[in-house]
Amino acid sequence: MQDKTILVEQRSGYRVITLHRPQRLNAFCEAMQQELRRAVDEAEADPDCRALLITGYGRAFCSGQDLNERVGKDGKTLVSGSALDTYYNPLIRKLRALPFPVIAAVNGIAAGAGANVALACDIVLAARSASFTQAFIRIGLMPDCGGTWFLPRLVGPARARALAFTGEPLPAEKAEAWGLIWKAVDDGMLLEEAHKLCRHFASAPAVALALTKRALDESWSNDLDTQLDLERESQREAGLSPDFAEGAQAFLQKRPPVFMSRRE
Ligand code: T3D
Repeated sequence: MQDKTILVEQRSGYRVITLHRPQRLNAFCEAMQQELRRAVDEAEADPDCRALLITGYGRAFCSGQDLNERVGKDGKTLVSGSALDTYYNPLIRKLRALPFPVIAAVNGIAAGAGANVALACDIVLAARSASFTQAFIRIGLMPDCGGTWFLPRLVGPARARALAFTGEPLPAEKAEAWGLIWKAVDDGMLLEEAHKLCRHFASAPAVALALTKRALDESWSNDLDTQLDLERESQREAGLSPDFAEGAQAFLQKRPPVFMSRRE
């Protein structure tokens, strides 16, 4: 029987997925893609799951596509656009569409698709020793997994071009300073911080969080008028949720709120 390529842990109110192929720096192979898809689908289907934490085992977060699967026995490279259609693009779309926050805890090297899967998460925490590398150009490929979309939006066109054209690693602290990620933290604190964040989301107002995630994503392609309309409709929905009644009453009664709404 093949070893598991990911570890899945169910915590109270959230799930943890750990990429687990340390001998290859957690590179994505087909089995891992399939297990990851199943684990993310199961998290989505679980109404008690209110956050998802993705991290890597060992010294890397993920080194991107396993290149052993892209070179045939005869030494010829396999053209692989279909992997984007079958696995990578659906994964990125799913991470963006999940109705709860996805947190990447980048514990080490994040290269190629590994870097861009992290950037597709809602909140990226990274260990100070971690780095983000658009490794594609070094092997004659171009950024995928949304890299050409996320990079310019997060760090601006000048930095996006340099990162994508050179494939130079960007250390976590610089990634934070450039706005690529939320926070760089001491290596020993990474998982503690990430779990703290997930516990926070596990008791946060789920409907408002889902609506906020969607509105922030849609803002990239909306003009201000459209966005204001979206906010009005979304706020109406948030206002009708039991969480708003609880949040407002708790404030007035000077007590901490207990948000109970379940995800749709
Ligand atoms: O085809 C499609 O599906 C299109 C989609 C493409 C998406 C992509 O992600 S393309 C980009 C693929 N990734 C890379 O090009 C990165 C390749 N790896 C590296 O450049 C380096 O490993 C790192 C810079 C990430 C780390 O370097 P270093 O010196 O710290 O570690 P290392 O010694 O290179 O790696 C350790 C082991 O992991 C080593 O195996 P060994 O020699 O101990 O048996 C290495 O071969 C293996 N490894 C690391 N990355 C990959 C890998 N094996 C297969 N595929 C990898 N991506």
